[in-house]
Amino acid sequence: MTAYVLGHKIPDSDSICAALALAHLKNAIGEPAVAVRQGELNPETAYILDKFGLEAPVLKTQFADESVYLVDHSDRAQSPDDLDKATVLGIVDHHKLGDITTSAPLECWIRPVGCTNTIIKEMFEYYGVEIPRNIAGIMMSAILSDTVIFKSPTCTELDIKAVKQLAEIAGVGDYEQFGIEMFKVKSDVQGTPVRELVLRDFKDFDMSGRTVGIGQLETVDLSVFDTIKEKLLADIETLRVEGNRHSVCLLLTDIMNEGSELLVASDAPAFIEEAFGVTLKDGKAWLPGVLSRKKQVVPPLEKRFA
Ligand SMILES: [Mn+2]
Repeated sequence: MTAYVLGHKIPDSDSICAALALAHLKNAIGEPAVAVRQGELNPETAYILDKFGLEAPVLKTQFADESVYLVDHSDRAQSPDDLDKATVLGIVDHHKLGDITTSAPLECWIRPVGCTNTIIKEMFEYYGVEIPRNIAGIMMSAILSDTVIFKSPTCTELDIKAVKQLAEIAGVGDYEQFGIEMFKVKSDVQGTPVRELVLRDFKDFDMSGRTVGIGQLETVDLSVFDTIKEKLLADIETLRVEGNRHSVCLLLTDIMNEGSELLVASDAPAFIEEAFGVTLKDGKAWLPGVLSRKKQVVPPLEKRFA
């Protein structure tokens, strides 16, 4: 039986590239697998797949009576709605352990590294499977994306080592320059509808029974948001009400100056202020050094909501 390999809802580059890479590895070891996606590709991921000549996984959101491998998440909030009706064969992830449970033993590769693709690279080595040039290219790209070209506090030596080796296989000479080009694509927000930007990299978190949505937009130049910041603020408030969320936070991350502007819509903004030790001004605050949602934004919020 063919297993489906899928990343989280509103997939980012890691979720898409990890699904493709793991499906390739599974097939290579005689376990039929197909990569699928739970949502639309973002422009960065489209750029990566185009660059290395790979087709996007097909869209699939229902998995009743199917077998699945989950990559880049282990939270029900980020999984397919009917996951309970599917068999989870395995999880490959680098986030905090989520709330997915299974009724049968599963294969689990969860490590505190900067990117799921770093773990998948180790899996290729474990099974002694050669990584094809184009797969190596997308794996390298995903690691550069997730680690913000090694600047994120989530980045480990293993991630850097993986990028160097994958770049060599993929025939990419200057991987840092490649990473900057990739982030320039990510920074291009001109003409994109505000809601699309808010949801481009958006995740809902269950924080002690309250839903908190956190979006992040990474850019090489924060000034691209100058003319739309007020619209972004208005839209996250609409999104908060629509989704019955306690709070919605949007991080506008400046990867060159290494920090994020936090935009907040909340029932109780004091929760957010206390979590980060800041005072919001018109729903905004600068968070110096904050690049990682996973390591620097979710934990303090969860602590405050506990
Ligand atoms: Mn990831």
